[in-house]
Amino acid sequence: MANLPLLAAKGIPPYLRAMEHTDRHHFMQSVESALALLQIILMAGLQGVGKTTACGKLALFLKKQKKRVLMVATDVYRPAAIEQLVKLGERISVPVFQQGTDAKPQDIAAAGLKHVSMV
Ligand SMILES: Nc1nc2c(ncn2[C@@H]2O[C@H](COP(=O)(O)OP(=O)(O)OP(=O)(O)O)[C@@H](O)[C@H]2O)c(=O)[nH]1
Ligand SMILES: [Mg+2]
Repeated sequence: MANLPLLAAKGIPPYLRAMEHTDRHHFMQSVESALALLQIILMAGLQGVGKTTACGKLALFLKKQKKRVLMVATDVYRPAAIEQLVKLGERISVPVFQQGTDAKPQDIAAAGLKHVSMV
């Protein structure tokens, strides 16, 4: 439901406008269900407190609960932070989305969300 006001504010996109009213209603219901299932966890904290390690533990915990997990590497500042997460992801077989260190963290986060909605 959370994104529906956003859709309304931006107007109905053409591909939705082209649908019959009933189809559009069903489509919106599936979007709402998908959004309701999607859970985002943002890890933030002081340097070296164990964020990345906790990400790995959390990801493995959720994976064992048969949840689909994606870790998104947005720490573009600390040297080798992305490599650390990628290695961790390999160890626990959890995918890691990353765009290197040139992109902005907020853009990587948005791209990660887009990525997860496509896979
Ligand atoms: N004893 C102990 N050490 C931990 C724990 N979690 C992480 N560490 C260690 O603390 C250090 C930093 O852990 P990271 O997970 O890289 O911490 P971070 O918050 O991501 O660090 P930055 O990205 O540099 O801010 C590593 O040496 C970890 O092995 C914990 O629960 N107990
Ligand atoms: Mg870290």
